[in-house]
Amino acid sequence: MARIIGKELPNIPWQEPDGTEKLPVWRYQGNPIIERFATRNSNSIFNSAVVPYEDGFAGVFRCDSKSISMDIFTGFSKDGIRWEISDEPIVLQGACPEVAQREFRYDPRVCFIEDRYYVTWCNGYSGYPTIGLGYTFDFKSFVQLENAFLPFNRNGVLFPRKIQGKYYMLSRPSDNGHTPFGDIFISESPDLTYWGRHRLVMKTIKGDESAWQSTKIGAGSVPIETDEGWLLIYHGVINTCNGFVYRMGCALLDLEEPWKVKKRTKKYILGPHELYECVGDVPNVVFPCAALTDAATGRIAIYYGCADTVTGLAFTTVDRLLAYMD
Ligand code: BMA
Repeated sequence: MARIIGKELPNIPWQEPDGTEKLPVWRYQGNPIIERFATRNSNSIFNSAVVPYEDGFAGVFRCDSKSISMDIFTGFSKDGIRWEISDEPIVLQGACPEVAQREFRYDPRVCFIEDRYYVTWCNGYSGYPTIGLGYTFDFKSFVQLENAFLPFNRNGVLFPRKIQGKYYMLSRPSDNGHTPFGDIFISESPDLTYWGRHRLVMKTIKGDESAWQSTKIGAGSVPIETDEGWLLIYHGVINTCNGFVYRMGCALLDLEEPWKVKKRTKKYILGPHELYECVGDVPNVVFPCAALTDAATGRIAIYYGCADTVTGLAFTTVDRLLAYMD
């Protein structure tokens, strides 16, 4: 039995599997949990991040508007399933005016470190995507820091604690379009401003050994600390004659040297099979951005974007994921 190192979360949203599941991850039966028109102006709400907060949950949500501008919005929930999402985007304060100038913001992740909730997102800077970074204590006021990296970069995901005194962030260097390549890298920082000692963590797998992750991969949820290593849930992409297909996999990274991969799934753990994952603004996408965990039971609840349109919830356990890795 692997052990999650972290807090207990007795109110984690949860549904037992019904016994017919063919994959280690099973869906919430009420999916999608957030509809595309859940806020006044939204065209779609997906690729979003949630954390335990006070006696319930809070999150940062990607809502694309009906003019298709991409921005990030707060949301609150008592049970992690029914969400109240703000009609107005997050206002970020504190950054130097050049960095603060909003162009586009999407695919947020939220990571609690020490005393506050850090938010990372894909941030438009001078027309280029890079990793935006900010923090909040209360999901009401947000402070923006310097962008973490040079463009072009996406899928910036922080580790939830310092490792040997340093902050770590995963990311996926990319291009200015719908990137047809991409591997996961890690960077180190003493202060969340200056990032360096960049290392490769893992690459796509070419050929037919694990073709679902042959075009690009990107970190998904904040890595989950276990006694066997950091459990990372990520997305993998294959290019088909009908475009990209996004699936979910997981890997186990070394606790002290997290650029070392101990195990990784050859088979995907969830793929776009349900109608709301196969049909939407971008078909055939499941895109994980957050996971809640309960250290007492090993339960994991994954929040993921479905077809770039709605938000889904799925469940697994640390033991199922570890047993599924090669
Ligand atoms: C990626 C990102 C994600 C999106 C995915 C599928 O490049 O833009 O936000 O979910 O493509 O369209």
